[in-house]
Amino acid sequence: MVTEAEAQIVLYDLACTKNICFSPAVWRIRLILNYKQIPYKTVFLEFPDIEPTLKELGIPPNEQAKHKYTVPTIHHIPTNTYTMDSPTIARVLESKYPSPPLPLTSELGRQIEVKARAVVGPAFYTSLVPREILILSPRSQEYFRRTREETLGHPIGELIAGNKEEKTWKAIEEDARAAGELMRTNKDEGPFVLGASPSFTDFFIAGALQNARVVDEGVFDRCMQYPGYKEVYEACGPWMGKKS
Ligand SMILES: N[C@@H](CCC(=O)N[C@@H](CS)C(=O)NCC(=O)O)C(=O)O
Repeated sequence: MVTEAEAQIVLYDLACTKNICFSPAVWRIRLILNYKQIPYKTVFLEFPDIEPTLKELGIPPNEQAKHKYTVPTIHHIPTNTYTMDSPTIARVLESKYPSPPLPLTSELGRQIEVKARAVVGPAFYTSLVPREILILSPRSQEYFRRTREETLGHPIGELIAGNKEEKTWKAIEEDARAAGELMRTNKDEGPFVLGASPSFTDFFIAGALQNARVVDEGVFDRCMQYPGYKEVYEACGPWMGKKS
C-alpha cells in the first residue's frame, strides 16, 4: 500500500463494479507506473464525473478529441502538474522516471499498433461495449448507454445481435493472426515486441487484453489463442499486480 506521503502520482482511473482497473488506456499507464515502481495512488471516477472533476482541477480540455476530458489523467505531486491523454502521460513519465527505460516508439511497434487498431480494435468494440456496460454502476450505465448510442445510432445490444459477433471475429481472423506474428518478430531474443525487454507497444497490447479479461473472459480467450498476444500478455504479468 502506498501511503499519502509516499505517493508521487495520482492516477485518475475509470470506476467499475469490480473495483479494479479495466480501461485499456488506463492500463497502459498503470503498467508503466508498476514497471518503473513509481509510488502512486488511484482515484476511480464514474463516467459522468470525469469531465466535471478534471475541469475543476483546472485541466484544459482536449479540443480535438471527441471526449474533451478523459482518463487516464495523472497528477504529478512533486511538480503539482496534471497531464491527460495516455501517449502524453507516457512521455512525461519517461522523462521524469527514465529508469528502467521504456522505449515509447519503434517502427515495429507503430506497425503493430496501426494493425491492431484497424483490425482487432473494431472486433473488441463489438464484443466489449455491450458487456462493459454490465460492470458499470447505474449512473455510469446511463451515461455510457446514452453517449455510445448517440455515436452508434442504434442500441448497444445490436452490436452482438444474432450471429454478428461471430461474423466480426471470423472476418478478422487472418489479420489478427498476422498482427500476432508481428508481435513475435523478435521472439528469439525474448517475449516482448522488441525482444528481451518491454516497450510501450507491449503495454498497449497487454492493456487491451487486460481490458477484455476484466470485462469478459470469452473475448480475452479469443485473442489468447493466437500466437503473439499470449506471449506479450504473460510477459507483462509481473506489472499487473497493482490493479487499483
Ligand atoms: N486518447 C485517450 C483516450 C482515453 C479514453 O478514451 N478514455 C475513456 C475511458 S476508457 C474516457 O475517459 N472517456 C470519457 C467519456 O466517455 O466521457 C488516451 O489514450 O488517454
